[in-house]
Amino acid sequence: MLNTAPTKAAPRSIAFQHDVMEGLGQVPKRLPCKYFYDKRGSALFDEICDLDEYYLTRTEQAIMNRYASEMGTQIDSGAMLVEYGSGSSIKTRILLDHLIDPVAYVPVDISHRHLQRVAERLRVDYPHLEILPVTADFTRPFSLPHSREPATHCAVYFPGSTIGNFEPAEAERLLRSISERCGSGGGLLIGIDLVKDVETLERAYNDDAGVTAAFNLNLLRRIRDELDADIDVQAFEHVAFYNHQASRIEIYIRSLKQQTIRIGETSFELDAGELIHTEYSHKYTIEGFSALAARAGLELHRSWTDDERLFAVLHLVV
Ligand code: AVJ
Repeated sequence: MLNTAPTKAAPRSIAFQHDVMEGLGQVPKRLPCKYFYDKRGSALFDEICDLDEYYLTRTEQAIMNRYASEMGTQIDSGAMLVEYGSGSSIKTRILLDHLIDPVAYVPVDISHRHLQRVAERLRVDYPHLEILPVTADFTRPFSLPHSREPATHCAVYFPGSTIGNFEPAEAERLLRSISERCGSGGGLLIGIDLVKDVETLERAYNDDAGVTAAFNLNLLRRIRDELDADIDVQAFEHVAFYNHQASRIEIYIRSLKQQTIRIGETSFELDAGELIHTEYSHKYTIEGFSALAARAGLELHRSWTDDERLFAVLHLVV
């Protein structure tokens, strides 16, 4: 039958296939990091967050524990709290405990099933708060749901240094779309990873247990399984290093031999040692990030960091 509405899952897997084919066709080859987060990838990321080497999550969590009551009072009552890339919503709980009369919590994430499970647990733990999960790729336009009690403005929560995944021009575009979404009285609470010594940075992305490697290489397994591709996942390895000039960790998948990836009718040739780029993780100073945000219409209002200044949480207002 013609003109049948596609199922809910179809457009997402079509986008995945499209982006993979396009990325592998480029020189140099690349794969978008947003596709790390299938069920296994999300579980591996949660494991990364518990690693000794990965200081980011526990440091941000400590900042939240210490300052959440102060943060809560910066966010005006009547806000719809919208979280970009909510994952397991662990840090959000601390914030939710300190918000003044929020109208709803809207976790936005690309991983549909993980999001549904997390939302169910939140409904149990926060019975008086409306939980309205949205499955979406927040880099593309998406609309917010209507809450029972109308919101006067939006408070966007964007923790985890996820903004670091975007190149500065993309980050600026995303921040602008957030500032436009917030409305007057609204704002953005964002976590950023700070510039620091190379050893600490590189260790965080090359852990001894190899969890980050498994997380990175899971992208190839996902392509193999979901796109029915012919890929020898064993013949690749994880690579991560700090690029000083660009202030970012760069993550790649390296081909260990000359080989071919086949997806349907299309073949992609790889040389021995060839790199497929999978992720950037930009590191900022508070001043540098504030300047970027200012270009997107957001003004620094407050910032909180840990004693070692490893990580920062910034409140920016429209
Ligand atoms: C989820 C984007 C914050 O950049 O540190 C962790 C993802 N990649 N280890 C990061 C990641 C490899 C992470 N972010």
